[in-house]
Amino acid sequence: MACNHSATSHPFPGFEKLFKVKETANYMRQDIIKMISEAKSGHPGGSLSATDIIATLFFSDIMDYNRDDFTDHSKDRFFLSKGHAAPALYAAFHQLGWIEDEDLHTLRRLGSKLQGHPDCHALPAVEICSGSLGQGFSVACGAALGMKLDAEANGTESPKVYVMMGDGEMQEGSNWEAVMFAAHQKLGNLIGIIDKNNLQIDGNVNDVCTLGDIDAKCEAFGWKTIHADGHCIKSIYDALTEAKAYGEGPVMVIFDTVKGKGVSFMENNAGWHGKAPNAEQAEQALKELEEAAQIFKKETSND
Ligand SMILES: Cc1ncc(C[n+]2csc(CCOP(=O)(O)OP(=O)(O)O)c2C)c(N)n1
Ligand SMILES: [Mg+2]
Repeated sequence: MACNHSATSHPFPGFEKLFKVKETANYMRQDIIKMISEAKSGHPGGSLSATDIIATLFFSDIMDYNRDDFTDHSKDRFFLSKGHAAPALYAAFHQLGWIEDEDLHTLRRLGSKLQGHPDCHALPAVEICSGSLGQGFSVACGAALGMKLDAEANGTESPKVYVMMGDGEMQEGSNWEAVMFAAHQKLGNLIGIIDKNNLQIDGNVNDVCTLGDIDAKCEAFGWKTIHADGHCIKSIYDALTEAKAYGEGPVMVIFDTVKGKGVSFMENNAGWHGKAPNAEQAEQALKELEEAAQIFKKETSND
């Protein structure tokens, strides 16, 4: 997957804003490593594959949400169905100032806001308690239907509901009931996102139980599909922009991603699905991320 949108060679309108998203995604990755390493437990692989997508949702103009009040769920909403990627969500909340620096030291602690899997009771910025795979998608469908009915009754346009699943998670049968339901209800305010990193807890998705042609399957169920590079911010932005403009029914955006993206020894390695880096590994990971940030800063500086 080559991203053709480097700052120097292929600038595009609005690129400064999107490069800010890339920078933020780098800070999020650093937080993810620090949190999981300190907790000595957690899921780095699927957090790092989801980071660029979550950063683009929250830090470009894709989602229209209330940055000043994280208890306000009346505007665009994001449901993390693959709840084990909670550190990526918390890292976004940290960048928004919705959680404090000190909170980052409490991942997976008893009574903490930052439970190992998102807990909307512990942290109201979270839309749904997720982690048991195959549930968040259906809940997001219900939220989208409710918001659609409200909007129709009020003669307004419904806000959007975004929901992210893992590719391994799509093996859960309940998701296919949700796919069928959303198409039947013509949920034009629903945007599904699949983080297609080709790995799950115990290896390759294709070896465990292949999804086959996931795009064709979603289309066969009546969804519009869009396929894009999940680590190129411009591609993510364009795909989500197209998805949110559609409106006639649900859209599934399938993003090709790399599990463990941004940390060389974690990339494409299922062994890093649910394992914390030790102090030495965390140091190495942070060094790589800081170097990436420096290269990127040089690329985008005007000097
Ligand atoms: C119902 C259920 N079964 C099993 C698990 C254990 N589990 C946690 S993550 C995971 C693999 C998920 O793979 P994928 O959706 O591809 O996640 P990603 O690659 O994005 O980390 C499994 C089996 C779970 N959380 N919920
Ligand atoms: Mg996966």
